[in-house]
Amino acid sequence: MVDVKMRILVAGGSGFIGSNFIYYYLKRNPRAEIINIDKLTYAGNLDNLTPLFNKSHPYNKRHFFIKGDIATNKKVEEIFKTFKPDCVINFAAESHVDRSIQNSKLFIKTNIQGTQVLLDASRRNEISKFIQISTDEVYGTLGPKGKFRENHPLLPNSPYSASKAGADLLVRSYYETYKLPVIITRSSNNYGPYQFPEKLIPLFITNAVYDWPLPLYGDGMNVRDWLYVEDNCEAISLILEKGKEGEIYNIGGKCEKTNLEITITILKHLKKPETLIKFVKDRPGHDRRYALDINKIGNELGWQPKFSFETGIKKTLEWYLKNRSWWEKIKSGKYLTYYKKFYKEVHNFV
Ligand code: NAD
Ligand code: TDX
Repeated sequence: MVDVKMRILVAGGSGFIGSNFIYYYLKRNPRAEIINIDKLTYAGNLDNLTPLFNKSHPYNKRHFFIKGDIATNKKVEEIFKTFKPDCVINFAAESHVDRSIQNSKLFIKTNIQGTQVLLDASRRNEISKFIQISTDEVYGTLGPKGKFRENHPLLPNSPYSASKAGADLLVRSYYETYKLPVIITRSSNNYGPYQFPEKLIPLFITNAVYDWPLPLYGDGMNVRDWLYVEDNCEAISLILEKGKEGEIYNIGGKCEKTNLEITITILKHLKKPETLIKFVKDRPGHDRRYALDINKIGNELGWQPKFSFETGIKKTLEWYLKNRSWWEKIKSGKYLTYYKKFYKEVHNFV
């Protein structure tokens, strides 16, 4: 618990990590107020924040939602002038690698141009901290050994990760050129409540509940480092409160798993047969392995992930089982059309 008066502009607060962060930070700091600007793309979902819109909710008066695009100068400037935020956390992004392979246009617009608009507004309005939420994917891919440190070269392999790397470089340049107090976080794969069911874990949980097949790319042996979203929210909070300007912090879960291991764990918990697994054509440019060295954030800010994978996946499964209406609304709507078309055309999966 901290007690610091702070008005934070959160961009992309209606998506997965952003909405988890809003709940987390309003609880952690009773004097924090959050202005949430979100375009409400297919991945942005006001249902994620429903309780906060209830006037009797204890955090209701400390959360303000504005529908808007971070790539629109006028809207962003208007928000800065009206709300006068002290700091900015940019979660807003097109975030799905597969979609970026289909069409990268919007990734460049939101992830790079949107970041530029937020940076310029932050500079004009003299904010005291700008946190860019980036990803481990900017470092590229690893062989079976080694881990990415913060000074690893940026070698992105997908249009998504290239757009995130572009944004990181722009953020860095605003520190060097204008002394804008920026910090970049690079986290590994998050999982937990409110994750859009196109990403591996929620897709496979919800498919398995329906007894639908689980499309595993390639040989299923690609490795990701898994981070429970609440751990990421804690790390971002510490960085907001105590992080050093101009720095980059890796945030990882110390939890490397192959996609096949993840899939088997989900099926076991749901008591579903492994025959639901369908190996499908691989993702083009599919990064083989990500792993993060998290010594810097450990040494400087004393942060370590608290949730083991066993605990995190149990909490996640419980959430998806309890909140069927949240994901059934998504899975029966426009996303279903996308899902059928995408997996048939790209992965030969029907
Ligand atoms: P998400 O797709 O669930 O949410 C993104 C949010 O941004 C949505 O609410 C969407 O409506 C909003 N948005 C998109 N374009 C916008 C625009 N132009 N203007 C305003 N809002 C816009 O993504 P997420 O998984 O919550 O990821 C959040 C951030 O964390 C992203 O920057 C992503 O690159 C990064 N990240 C995610 C993970 C992960 O595993 N999910 C891991 C590392 C980093
Ligand atoms: O249907 C699938 N089958 C499959 O085998 C899907 C959707 C994924 N996969 C594989 C691909 C990856 O190896 O699972 C792994 C995880 O895939 P995603 O959930 O799409 O995540 P990833 O590509 O690793 O990127 C994620 O982590 C880093 C987030 O989507 C990014 O926003 C974040 O930056």
